[in-house]
Amino acid sequence: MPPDLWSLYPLMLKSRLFEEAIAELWHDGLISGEMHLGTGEEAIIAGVVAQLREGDAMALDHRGTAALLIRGIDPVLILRELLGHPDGLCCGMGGHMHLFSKEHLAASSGIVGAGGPTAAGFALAAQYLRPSAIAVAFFGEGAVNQGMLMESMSLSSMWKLPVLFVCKDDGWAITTQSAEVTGGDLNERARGLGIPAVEADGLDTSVMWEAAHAAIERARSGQGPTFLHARCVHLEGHFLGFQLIRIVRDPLREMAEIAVPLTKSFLRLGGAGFRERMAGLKTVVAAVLLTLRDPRRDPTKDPLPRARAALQSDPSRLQELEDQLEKEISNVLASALAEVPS
Ligand SMILES: Cc1ncc(C[n+]2csc(CCOP(=O)(O)OP(=O)(O)O)c2C)c(N)n1
Repeated sequence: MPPDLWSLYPLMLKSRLFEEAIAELWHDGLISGEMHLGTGEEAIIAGVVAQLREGDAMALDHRGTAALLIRGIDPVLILRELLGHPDGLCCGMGGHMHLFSKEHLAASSGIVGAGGPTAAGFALAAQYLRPSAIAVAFFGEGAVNQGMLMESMSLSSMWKLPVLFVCKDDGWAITTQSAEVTGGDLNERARGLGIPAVEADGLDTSVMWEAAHAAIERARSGQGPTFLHARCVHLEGHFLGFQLIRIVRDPLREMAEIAVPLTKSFLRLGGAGFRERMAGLKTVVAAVLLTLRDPRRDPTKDPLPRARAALQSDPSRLQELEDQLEKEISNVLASALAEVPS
């Protein structure tokens, strides 16, 4: 059975519209704290989550909102949670990094790499309680340098646990380029633990669906875990308001803001010597120049237009679908913002 873009694209678009609504609420100050969106990851999340069945579990990272939405969790409950209301998904106590649904066997964590042990635990339970059910762990490539993720991949391999380890690789861990702190090749690392590794284009949801399909079948039939490596781009950078993204979008304005404090600290009396200061300045300038060549400036790195282009053959059906989703998300927003009668 091939992937059906008419069912995957709506999941991606719904997730994008939902996260754009979240971004607006955050910019308006109605959601507080850091906000990590998954915009740019939709092809990966939709391609995998669309294939889960009842009894399957998900262990999510700090960008878990899209996966929960696509899994079918009530978006009003998610939004109420992010707004900090007691009637939110986790009583308003978790926020976007600690979302749980017992009913959907889904748990997220802001602790990088924690999805590994959680998914392995879900999968071990499935071996006893829900034969042929599987667990999925979603994490960034930064998490692959966390011991607990490596340990859970190793045990999953030895115990043939039904897990799909999905690495959403955007190349960055906050402001650190992962390539600079990661030894060897991630796929080879997984293979070294006895886990087959599959490279898939994280910008193409059909490709992701196919890769996930084979890995899920393998897990359901008792053959053990698969490591799925998919590259993507985080369109908003690490979190909303991320300074490197602000530089990408408006370099002149942002550089002007940075230039004054940078010059002041460079000229300050006392402290580090000239050479050390020059080296620091060079590092900052190199980071900014790198950002100006950032893939986040490249519109072809957005998975949504790519999926949409494949559906242009039926423009009226596409338009109807998009109108309907926009209406749906604006209704969700209205319900989430409505005061609940006490
Ligand atoms: C154990 C742990 N160490 C450090 C952090 C701080 N931290 C939050 S997100 C992040 C970067 C994670 O990068 P990656 O796993 O690639 O995910 P991405 O944010 O790129 O999606 C770090 C280091 C944390 N939350 N948990």
